[in-house]
Amino acid sequence: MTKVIRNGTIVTADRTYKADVLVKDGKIVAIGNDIHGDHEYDATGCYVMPGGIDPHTHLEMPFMGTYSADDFESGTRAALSGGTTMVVDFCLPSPGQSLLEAIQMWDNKSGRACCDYSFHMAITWWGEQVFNEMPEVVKRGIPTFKHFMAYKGALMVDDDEMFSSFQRCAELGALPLVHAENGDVVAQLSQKLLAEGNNGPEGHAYSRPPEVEGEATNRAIMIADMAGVPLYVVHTSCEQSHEAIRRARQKGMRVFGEPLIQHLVLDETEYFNKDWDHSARRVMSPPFRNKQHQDSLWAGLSAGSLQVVATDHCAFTSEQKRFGVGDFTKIPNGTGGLEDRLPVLWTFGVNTGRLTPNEFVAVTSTNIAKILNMYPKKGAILEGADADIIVWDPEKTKTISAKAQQSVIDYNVFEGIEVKGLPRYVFTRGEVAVNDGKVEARPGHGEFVAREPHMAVNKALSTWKEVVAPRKIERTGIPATGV
Ligand code: DUC
Ligand code: ZN
Ligand code: ZN
Ligand code: ZN
Repeated sequence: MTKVIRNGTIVTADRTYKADVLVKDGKIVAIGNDIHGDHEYDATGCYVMPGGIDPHTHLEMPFMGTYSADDFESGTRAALSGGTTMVVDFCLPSPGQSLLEAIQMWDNKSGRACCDYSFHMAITWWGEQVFNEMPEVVKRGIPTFKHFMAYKGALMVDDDEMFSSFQRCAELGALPLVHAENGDVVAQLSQKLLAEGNNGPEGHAYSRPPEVEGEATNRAIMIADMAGVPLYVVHTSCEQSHEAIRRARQKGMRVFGEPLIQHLVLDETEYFNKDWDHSARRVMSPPFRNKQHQDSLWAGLSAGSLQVVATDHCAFTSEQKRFGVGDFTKIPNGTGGLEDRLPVLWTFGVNTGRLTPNEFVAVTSTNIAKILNMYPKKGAILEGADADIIVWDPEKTKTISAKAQQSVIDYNVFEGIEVKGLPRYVFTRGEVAVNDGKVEARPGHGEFVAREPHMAVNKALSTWKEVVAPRKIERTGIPATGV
């Protein structure tokens, strides 16, 4: 049984051309003119693009005393409905827990995924066991390790632990990721704000100024350089962090930055809304920033100093958010976005001229597949690639509303935004998940995507060689005693 996507314009990260796409057994098997097959899908007036990949989600994750509300079923259905055909979710061991045991938990949770998925492993604690288990984690197809520089007293690792883990990543050809915020400063600012009676959601933003992110990003970059390992900075939200990444890349360092769709279009005024619920629903880390920071992120995407757009999808219901009434530090951190990332980025990026359609594909799919080492299985319209495909109608519009969303939560941070550009069809490994706009995602269809390690290094600084292999100086005339 074959499927053919006919009469569309194929848009990849580097090409735009008219052709039909033939799909068989979950793969793209031919691209050419006037192809026919058992089932034909009309893409007239549409772009045919690689399905979106979200490199950063938290599905059914235990966090801040609760669980994020979307599980692998509702989360991946939401993803597919908006053109995202793969998610990379964070496997999060509780501090002290075996990494392999955590993988088992994530395997169990992901059984009802509607689209393909992969995992990152979080390093939430450090010790001999973690060091010893890391090679097995890589062997199981998870060559990316996330480090929280914030959430002091919970998930945070200190510089000593981070440097040790980064060196281990370098040995294994694994890529470290960082949540870059200075957790010590955040903790102190939070206490001060609470003591002064500033306990509303706006306190969350005040406790995490751009400087805490810029400092941590810069620190992580320098530590990665000393460990000789590339670095991926998740949820880059501000100019200070972007600046550190830009500077590192100019020196030839392999450092990647990941803005979120939320930070690109929503700003800090959300935290000053009179309605407590409105503001609390938008509490995430890092918080939304002002327009200058947004401009910086957009510029980074078109200049190439920032490479990918993610969501950090970590959805909590209004009821869960209310755990933090009277103390903003108890508001579960996180927002949704899985189903809206592509339409919102298209509307605010492509329709405004800030991104070309090819750049859109690069930052939502192809760059991610390359950085996370699953290209061209994912992120490509090529013969032999997985048939994860979106047929994108640039004229289709809708107004975003929680009433019509797939996510299980009771609100949407993009509520009321009108988007122009939506999927007509979405294919997940050849199966139709969105059919003429209608969501037909099938729980259990999704498969785990194992990824290989990279063996890339980061050694651009001229000092690097001596940090790794210091010279020993043969000295003469050493004083008999030191004082
Ligand atoms: N930030 C969030 O807002 N939620 C999940 C974890 C994170 O780092
Ligand atoms: Zn058939
Ligand atoms: Zn984070
Ligand atoms: Zn996250």
